[in-house]
Amino acid sequence: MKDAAPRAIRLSEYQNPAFLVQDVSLTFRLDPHATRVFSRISFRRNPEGPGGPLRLDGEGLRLIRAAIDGTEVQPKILPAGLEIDAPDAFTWEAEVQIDPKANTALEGLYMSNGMYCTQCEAEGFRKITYYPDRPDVMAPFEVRIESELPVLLSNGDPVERGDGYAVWRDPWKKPAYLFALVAGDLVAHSNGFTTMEGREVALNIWVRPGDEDRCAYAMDSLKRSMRWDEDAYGRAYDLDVFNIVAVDDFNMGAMENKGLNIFNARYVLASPETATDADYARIEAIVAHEYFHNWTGNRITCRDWFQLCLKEGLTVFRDQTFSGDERSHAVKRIEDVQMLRARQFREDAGPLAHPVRPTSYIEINNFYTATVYEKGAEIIGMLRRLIGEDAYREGCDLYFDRHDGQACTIEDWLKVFEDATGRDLAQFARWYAQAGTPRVTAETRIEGGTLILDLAQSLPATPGQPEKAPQVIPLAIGAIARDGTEVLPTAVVELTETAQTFRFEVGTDDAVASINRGFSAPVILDQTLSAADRALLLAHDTDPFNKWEAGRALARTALVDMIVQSGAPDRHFVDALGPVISDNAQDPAFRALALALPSDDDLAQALTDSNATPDPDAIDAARTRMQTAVATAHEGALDAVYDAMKVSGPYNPDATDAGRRALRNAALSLLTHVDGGDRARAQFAAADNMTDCLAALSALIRTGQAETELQAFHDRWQNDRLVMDKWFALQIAGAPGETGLAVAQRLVEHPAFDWKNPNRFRSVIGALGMNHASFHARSGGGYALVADWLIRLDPLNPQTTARMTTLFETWHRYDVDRQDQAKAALRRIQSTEGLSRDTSEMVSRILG
Ligand code: 0A1
Ligand code: ZN
Repeated sequence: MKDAAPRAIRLSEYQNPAFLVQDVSLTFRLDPHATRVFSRISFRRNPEGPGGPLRLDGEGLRLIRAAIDGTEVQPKILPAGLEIDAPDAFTWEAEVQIDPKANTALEGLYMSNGMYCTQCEAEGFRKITYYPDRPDVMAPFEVRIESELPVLLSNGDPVERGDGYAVWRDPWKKPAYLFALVAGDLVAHSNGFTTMEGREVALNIWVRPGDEDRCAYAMDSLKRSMRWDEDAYGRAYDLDVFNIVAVDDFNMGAMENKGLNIFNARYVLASPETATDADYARIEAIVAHEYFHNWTGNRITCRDWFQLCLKEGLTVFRDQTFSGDERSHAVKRIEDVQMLRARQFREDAGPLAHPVRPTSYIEINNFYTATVYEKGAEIIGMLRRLIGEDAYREGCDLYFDRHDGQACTIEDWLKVFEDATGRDLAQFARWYAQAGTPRVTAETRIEGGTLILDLAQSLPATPGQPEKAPQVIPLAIGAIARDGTEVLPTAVVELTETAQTFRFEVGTDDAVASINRGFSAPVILDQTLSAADRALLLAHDTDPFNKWEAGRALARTALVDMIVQSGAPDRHFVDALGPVISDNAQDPAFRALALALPSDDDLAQALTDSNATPDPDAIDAARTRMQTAVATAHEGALDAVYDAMKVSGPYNPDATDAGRRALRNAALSLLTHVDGGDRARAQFAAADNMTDCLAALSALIRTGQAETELQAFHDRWQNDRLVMDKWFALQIAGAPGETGLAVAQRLVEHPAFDWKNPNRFRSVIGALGMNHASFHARSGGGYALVADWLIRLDPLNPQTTARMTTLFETWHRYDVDRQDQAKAALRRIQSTEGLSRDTSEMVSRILG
């Protein structure tokens, strides 16, 4: 609930903990409404701490009893904890009572479908018992769980199992945010793994009975992740058991609790009939991400929450590299950059822009952002490019050697690379401190066979940061001659000043520079290239990312021209797609990506960048017209690809088959603009896997003629929560023009709209936000509906509510009427009585 005056926490005010914890022993007597938690904690005063009394965090706890060294004490109860004078070394005991069943915020100990589970990151442990709930206090934990439920799990290895109880011990020191407990009627999908050190590890994925046959892919992903971390980083698993639990009600994707990862069920469960290729890829990535945290996050954690990117940026970078190794680096890079632009560039361009390492926050849960995660990962990628792969590995080895068992800062992270390479990383560190997406202007000319590259960088002002200093920007450069041959293989330049000139011998006067290959730096590149130059790169660039990027730029320019000048679809662009459709030498997955047009939100940003006001209807109409033009011009070729890419044999989620389905379905999506939906209807009827089924359904939804199929889908899947999430989301997010608003208005009345479940809430309210034309409908009805539901959800689940306010973060892009309506919706949320600190902070920042 709302604090009287929520206080900002500042990095500059960091203080060491006053007391350190040597050992923790917890007993849970589970009960839905009256769980008792008994804690026994040995504390000692930190010689490097500030002194003063013992202060423990605690929220929503009923204190039954407290004792110091066996003597009962009466601590002073504060609004968010307690305080008591204490000796330099002592044992603290407490008994508290909590109500997991009433915990709708899904933070701390809560119940989901009859099972108990926990979520403690960032500050949930204080809702379980009194504790110094901060990541730099690390301790081994022993946990006894008392309950009649058949499966009782906690961190570490099992110690004892008896009638109605289980005891677990985690020998590794950890902060409280990595604590976890699960109790329920669960079944395991089990397997095993032998580490490179010879440890036999029992692997279990715990799910509700009936779901055990949907765990094979997550298990396979886990085993591949374990091997990969050994090969790529020399890191082995360090307990005898690794447990994963799938939970239906979860605010985020998953959580890396030591030895007991807890997952949103949608990132564990998959079968060909219920999950798409994209679901399989996400499961693989998230399983890997959580597993990789065992070293980057758990063995070495963060000193304070400002350092969140220390574990998250690095772990995202690791999971991206893993997925690239397992699938295709080219395709993975394009997908990652698409996501980065859609979420992080968007964040950086608006009122929520913040540095990768923020310097102040009111509610830390609001800083699990694309900037911390995805831009944080980009920084690691740049670091590796700047120092080289061998030095990167050497620095990582040093990091693990030097800091194992510690809670660290970004300075500690950068120092290992300075020590490993002798390179000064002071300027590089600005990537962590300065918000905003750098703009790099590139002017190129060729004189006497020399390519001359004039580069300039600038960083826009962002909230609280009016002035910026130049950063180190590694740019991978190449060049392609007019005849299509590469005349400059990839070389990396380091742009360190505001403006710099670089020269390369290319041996011809007619070549086109290919800049920021592989998206070597997360910047916006301003490079004036003609449509013919871009078409040359699309046809011949040897760098797959820039090849795709050239097509994307052509599409964006063509669509912006159509929107601004009401022109016809550009023939150059339409023609340039011919070879993309038909060139069988190219990876189908790549061709599918190259065939997709920029999203509506992308185009809205592109229009904003060119000082135009985006009109959502015009954007939607232009995309449809362009798709129709492409389909009309290439109908024969698309039809041939549609047939040729058909996958035969049993469903396999691997990259090869998934790539073929992606290209086939990209063709289907275009063909549906010219065939009246015949192919899509046939595909929907025949589909034996969710990828093909959903692609067909989505193509039909775009035509506004999907009623029969939506009903059939509903009837078949109404008892499957994860599939029904798709049913809700697809028809709202994919509806043409503004029609998604009416669909959402209808579906909030649907009996299966279980709005207290975060996945379902996101699949309805979030999906409306994803439908650009509908959310920004001129009537203001989209903004109003989302605001109504955020106001309703906030008292129950502030964290999910606060995250979803970001749907409004682009309000400043639009015309005055829309701005007024969006602001009115935001003010209505802001003025809600008792609004949570989470949502209140977000709305104030968005309003600016
Ligand atoms: N650390 C997890 C994500 C996570 C973050 C915050 C949460 O609650 C506020 C929950 C989960 C990860 O990176 O996967
Ligand atoms: Zn993470």
